[in-house]
Formats: sequence, C-alpha cells, structure tokens
Amino acid sequence: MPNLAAVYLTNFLRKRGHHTKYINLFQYEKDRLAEFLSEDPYCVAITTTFYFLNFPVSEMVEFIRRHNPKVKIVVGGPLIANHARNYQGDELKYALDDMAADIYVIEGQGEMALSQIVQCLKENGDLSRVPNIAYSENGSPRRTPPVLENSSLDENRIDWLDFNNENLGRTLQTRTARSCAFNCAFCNYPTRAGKLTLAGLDTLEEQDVVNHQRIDLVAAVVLRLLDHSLP
Ligand code: B12
Ligand code: SF4
Repeated sequence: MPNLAAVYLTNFLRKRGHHTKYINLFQYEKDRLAEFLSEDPYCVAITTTFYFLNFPVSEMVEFIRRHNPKVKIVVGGPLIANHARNYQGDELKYALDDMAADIYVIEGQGEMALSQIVQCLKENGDLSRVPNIAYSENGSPRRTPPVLENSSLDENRIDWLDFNNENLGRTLQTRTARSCAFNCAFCNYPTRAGKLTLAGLDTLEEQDVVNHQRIDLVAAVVLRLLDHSLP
C-alpha cells in the first residue's frame, strides 16, 4: 500500500512543475533510493507521519549523505510539528540538529513550503523568503515566520494514473478529509492538523473512477495474458 503522504507530496510537487520521484519504504528500497540519488536531485524530502522518534530519520539522513553528500535534505510532517510544539529555543535546536538534515518544515501541512524550497534551491534563491522553515546558515539557526497553509484537498487530489508506472500494490487509499471530527483526550492529531476539512463529492467520485480505471487496466492485462497463454 503506498504511503499517502509520499504520494500526495510527489503529486503536489509534480502539479507545480517539479520533477519528482518517491520511494515507499526505505528499508526495502535502498537500491532505488541510491539510484535516484545518483541522478543528483536538488533535494530529498523525508516524511515523518509515522515517527515518534528521530532515529528512523537519522538513519535515512546518514544513508542519503553517504550516497550524495551535496543533496539538501528536507524533513517535515508530524515529528517536526511535535518537536516544535514540545520544545523551544535551544531545546528545539538540539531536537532538530540530532537528525542532521538541512531544512525542517514546521507546519501542520507544509506542502506549499516544500514546493517553495524546491523552487528556491533550483534558482539558488534565498531560503529566508520561504515561510514555516528552520535551517542553519553559517552555523547559526534560522527560523522563518509561520504562515498558515491551507491547500485545497480538491485542487490537489492525487492523479493516480500519473503513478501507473510505480509499483502501487493492491490497495490504494483515498483522502477524504484533513484533520479529525473527534477530539480524543490522548490524541494531538486534531490540534496539529487544524480545522476539519472535507474533500468535495466530485473529488471522491473522481478518485473512485480512477481506482476503477486501474482495476480495468489490470483486468485488461490479465485478459491479454490469458489470451496469449491459450493454445
Ligand atoms: C492510514 C494511517 C495508518 C496506516 C498507514 C498505511 C500506509 N501504508 O500509509 C497504518 C494502519 C498502517 C498505520 C500505522 C501506524 N500509525 Co497511523 N495513521 C494513519 C492515518 C489515519 C492517515 C495517515 C495519512 O496517510 N494521512 C494522509 C497524508 C497525506 O497526510 P499526512 O501523512 O498527515 O501528511 C501531511 C502533512 O503532515 C505533511 N507532511 C508529511 N510528511 C511531510 C514531509 C515533508 C518534507 C513536508 C514538507 C510535509 C510533510 O504533508 C501532508 C499533507 O499536508 C493517520 C491519522 C490521520 N488522519 O492522519 C494515522 C497516524 C499517522 N498514525 C499514527 C501512528 C502512531 C501509527 C503507528 C506508529 C501505530 C503503531 N503504534 O503501530 C503505525 C506506524 C506504521 C509504520 N510502519 O510506520 C499517528 C502518528 C502520530 C505522530 N507521528 O505523532 C496518527 C496521526 C494517528 C494518531 N491519531 O495518533 N497508520
Ligand atoms: S482524535 Fe485522534 S485518536 Fe481520536 S479519532 Fe481522531 S485521530 Fe483518532
């Protein structure tokens, strides 16, 4: 099953004209990642949706640096948002430095910041103009002003057909909402993700149609294969 944040961010960047590739599971796709790194990309973005600790990120950063010491490494998602909520000042700096990446996106969403970072790196521009990020400049920590992102779920719906060449597996997820309608006492997700936002019915219908098209494609291939194997 594809990691939805990885596919969503890839889709978001592609829609803005950035050539983007993704890997799904670091532990199983190291060769593929090394191959992508050999193409000298401007940056690698790491999602932290499922991480509570820095360790998995540090491991990836170390691997990426070993294969391409020049590439900029951007980390965003819940782990970074959690650090920014739990720590301030030097404590936050230590928590981020511990991962040894180059740029951290501090925003419940962050896809717009990521797109701006890529554009900035392409143009050799000034990172201080990109909101919602933390990075180091000549050894000094920098943090740009927070600006609330509000990307439309409908306009940025995933174009799954654009991912047909990837090994997507047997199950696709459909993003119907951002944040959560509930407010369980132990969970910080609704606070982190902000106001509940729902995708429109048209988007859901289109995603459903696209998913069916994929099934039809698979069915067509199977039928062709059966056709060939018949005497
Ligand atoms: C689907 C899901 C699962 C599925 C995942 C299937 C799959 N292959 O993707 C399953 C059931 C396997 C799962 C498992 C776990 N899950 Co889960 N899961 C979710 C769920 C419902 C949706 C995640 C998702 O795909 N969202 C859609 C994507 C598009 O959004 P996103 O990931 O939030 O990313 C957005 C931003 O954060 C940002 N972003 C993310 N990464 C990056 C990176 C950069 C560089 C930038 C700029 C931005 C950015 O961009 C996205 C768009 O705005 C969330 C709750 C929720 N509603 O979000 C919990 C959630 C992510 N899961 C959670 C947890 C704890 C887990 C487990 C650790 C549980 C456990 N103890 O085993 C495991 C870990 C799995 C693993 N192997 O690592 C927590 C994470 C808490 C945290 N990190 O602080 C959440 C938030 C649930 C909760 N309320 O606590 N999960
Ligand atoms: S508040 Fe958190 S734990 Fe409760 S339903 Fe929503 S995401 Fe799940």
